[in-house]
Amino acid sequence: HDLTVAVVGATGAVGREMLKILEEREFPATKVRALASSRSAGSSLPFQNGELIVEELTEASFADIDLALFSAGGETSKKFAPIAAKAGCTVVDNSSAWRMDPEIPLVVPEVNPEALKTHKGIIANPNCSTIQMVVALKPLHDAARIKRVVVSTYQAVSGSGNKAIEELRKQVTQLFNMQEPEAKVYPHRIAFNCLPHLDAFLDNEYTKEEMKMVDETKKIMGDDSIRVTATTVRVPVFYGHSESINIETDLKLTSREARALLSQAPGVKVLDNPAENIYPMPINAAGEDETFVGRIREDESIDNGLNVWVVADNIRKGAALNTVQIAEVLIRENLLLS
Ligand code: A2P
Ligand code: 11C
Repeated sequence: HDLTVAVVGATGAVGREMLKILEEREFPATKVRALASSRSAGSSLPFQNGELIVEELTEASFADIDLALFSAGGETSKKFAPIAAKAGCTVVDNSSAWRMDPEIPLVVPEVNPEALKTHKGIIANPNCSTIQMVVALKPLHDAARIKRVVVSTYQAVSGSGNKAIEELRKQVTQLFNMQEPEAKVYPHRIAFNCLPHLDAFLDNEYTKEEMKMVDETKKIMGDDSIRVTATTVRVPVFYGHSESINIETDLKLTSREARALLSQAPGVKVLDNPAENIYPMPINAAGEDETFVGRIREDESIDNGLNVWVVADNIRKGAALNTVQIAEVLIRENLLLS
């Protein structure tokens, strides 16, 4: 039957990618609508062979919409996702607003698709750095039970949206023209720099981004016993988050066994041939759908440990693609509200 799909935040870095992915995957929608704030209402976005006219998001928007993919920030989701669900529109939300709500499923289709069965209208899409990590952890956890994870990230500026992409571009130009670079999005210059600071600092001295990786991982893997500690770092890369992950398991896994498990895991592509200088890098992951894993090796400092290097396109698998994949499962399993 007819299916109207809306992208809320369609003009943003993630929203534009959502439209692209709906088109690429021939998503089974009869109609696609683009919603954003009054600032961009009336502007147009390319879609299929034509364009979509951006409409202003209002409380009345959802009457004729069956499925809404939200990526317009936490405040917009907090306010409008319940309004949409009440109108019978199923919401897949890419913000952090609902992720840790015990009533709301937090889903990566390769890891916990079964969690979708209990949704009540809103489904949360995890944080980008969490998604690519759990895609790689899941097959190792199933085989050897992960006890502890120590992760450090190298995250692209596109994670902070269009303004940050523009800021890095501008700062690089300013530096090459001997001008003083301006920092607006981040507290310091990001060009040719690294900031061990993503999102706000919390009382426990971690950042919000770090605690998202800790809390969301446990919820998605359905296992509170996994201990996770994270250091998240912004680097001057446009697209693609990288992660150095140290994993301690209950049972021993050799690097060969880990490579074999990861090679067969859904959504994963192993790129691991040091002799040929082959390992995942953001320049190759950008624009791709897979989570790339390489540098797989045993941690020689403990009995049962592994080190892996994981890279994915943070705007695709980390956001827009995972959201669309959740929507595809909802449709396939007949789980939409209406
Ligand atoms: P707009 O372009 O009208 O400001 P990014 O993450 O790249 O900064 O994008 C944020 C997205 O969220 C944009 O599409 C933006 O629309 C949208 N957005 C921000 N605030 C609101 C709001 N109050 N209502 C609807 N859309 C919003
Ligand atoms: C970043 N992970 O890379 C952040 C962006 O919780 O959805 C996503 C924030 C979130 O900057």
